[in-house]
Amino acid sequence: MSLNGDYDENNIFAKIVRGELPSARVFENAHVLAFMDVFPQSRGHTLVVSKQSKARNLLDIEPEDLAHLIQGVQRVTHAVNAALKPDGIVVTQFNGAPAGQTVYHLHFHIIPRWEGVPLGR
Ligand code: DGP
Repeated sequence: MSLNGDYDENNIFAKIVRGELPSARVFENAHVLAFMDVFPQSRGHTLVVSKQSKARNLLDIEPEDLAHLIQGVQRVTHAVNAALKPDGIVVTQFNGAPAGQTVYHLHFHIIPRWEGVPLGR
């Protein structure tokens, strides 16, 4: 899928936000939802999404929604750090299929890393 296009109301993360699909929720407020990635790249790999924004990627989101989302990302990153005490934490997101995006509801990955432990563990 290209960078530009319509938001699909039935994408997996929209269904998770609406409660139509199960997920392991770890944080929620009025603006964001955080849940565990089903294909974790490391222990504690968490995803954070906006609940109200219909943005497919970083280019689509309104600045106000992005402000709420990134605040949620920081909050969950603090929680992951406190809970798991990793040596580092990758925070990333992908825009468009060639960049590695597979679910077209904007999301941030929070991926804890430990010295000497490769991704995929
Ligand atoms: P991305 O490549 O940035 O679009 O990553 C999408 C991520 O979503 C990927 O790490 C796997 C994860 N994922 C895919 N389907 C599901 C699902 O049904 N539930 C959960 N919790 N995560 C999913």
